[in-house]
Amino acid sequence: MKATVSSQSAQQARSSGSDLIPFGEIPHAVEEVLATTECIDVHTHLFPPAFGKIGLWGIDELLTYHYLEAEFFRSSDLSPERYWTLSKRQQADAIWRALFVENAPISEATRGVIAVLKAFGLPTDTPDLSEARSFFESQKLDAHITRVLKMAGVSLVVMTNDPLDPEESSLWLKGIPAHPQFRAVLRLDRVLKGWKHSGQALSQQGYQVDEQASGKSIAEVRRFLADWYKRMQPVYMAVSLPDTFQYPEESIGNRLLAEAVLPSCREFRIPVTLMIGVRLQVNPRLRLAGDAVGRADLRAVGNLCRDFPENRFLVSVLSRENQHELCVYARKFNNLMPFGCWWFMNNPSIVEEITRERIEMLGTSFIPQHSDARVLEQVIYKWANTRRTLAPILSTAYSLLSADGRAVTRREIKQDVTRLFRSNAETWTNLNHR
Ligand code: FIX
Ligand code: ZN
Repeated sequence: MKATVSSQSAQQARSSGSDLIPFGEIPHAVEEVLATTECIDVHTHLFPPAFGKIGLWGIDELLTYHYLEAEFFRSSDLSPERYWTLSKRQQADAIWRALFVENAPISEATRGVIAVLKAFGLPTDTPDLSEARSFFESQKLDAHITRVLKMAGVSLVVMTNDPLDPEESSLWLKGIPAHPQFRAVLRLDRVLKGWKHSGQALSQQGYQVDEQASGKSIAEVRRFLADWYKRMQPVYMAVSLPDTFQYPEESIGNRLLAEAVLPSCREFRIPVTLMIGVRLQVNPRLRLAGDAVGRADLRAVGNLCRDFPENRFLVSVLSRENQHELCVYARKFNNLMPFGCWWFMNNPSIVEEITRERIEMLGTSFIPQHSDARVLEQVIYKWANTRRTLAPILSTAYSLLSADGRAVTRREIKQDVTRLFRSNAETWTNLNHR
């Protein structure tokens, strides 16, 4: 096979030794490349200014993040019912007092808020939030977004867009201007998991579907997907699935997945994203903070990848016990791309374990992380944590490679980090097409 130019110049650089990294300098080189390589954040709940108040940012939203609400109810006598009667500001004050003043903020989520305050040069140990509030109130959102994404080393944010969410869908139907750093996703939880209601919503949007999703309903759902594809230009279609998800199994959801969603994804050449393992609302009193996790039967993923070889599946699993299995399935199916350390997995000790395993089993053929940020400034600490966790893992991998007999070049480190942070996502989605 004729050597390509880039591998030729890589060869020359290697043979000239100019690009080789001495063993002792590997950690520094890795940190430098991680710090200077901007990433694509493939799954967030962030929105650009055109979406108005759906997009969350600022100190009160940072403090009332459902991760912190879950921790708050463990360190406060305030009942959830009483908490929900408070204003956003009162809720934020209560959480700051309980988790940052009365206790040391050492959890991943509380440390995150501290890291954001520090990033803006704001005090991190004051009893009240007045200085932080006036800082965020003085920000112009457009410029603030650009600055925050720069600080986080994120060049592109992938949203989560629900075509059946009344507030959001009315904005799309009115027409939303594209934003250079935000891309849409067609999120289909309501369609695939709540047909009883979403069937009616589709009828209201003018699609002739019936309660059993029978007859021409499938064709009408495909028309619905095509209309929203045109409107959103989504980079993928997505759904979160419970730990009880099975495929094949007779259900309206599975029939819509197999007969409408997967064919549409093939037609539009985009992947489908499956986020598997959530147990919704085990404690409804906590609202968004009331969801939990369960180990899923990943044979469903194997069956889907086998039965739909022309479809690409981006998969993230919520249970720690499913991570190794997902890696093994990815070795069996090259139409399966594991991505991110989702939600309850997004803690440095677990991210480390998952990422080490993935490097050992998949090399760089996976997407290591997504932020799942719900509040804009969260990308600052979530990506700082990711880079901090990834650095020793990649350094160890290159040091072992070097010890086994092959020195690493700066070019290879750059190539690998670019693949992990960007090109895997770009080649798997239609991020390069707008
Ligand atoms: O389904 C999802 O996209 C989840 O990420 C969210 O529903 C969840 O509430 C979350 O914010 C996790 O980080
Ligand atoms: Zn999410």
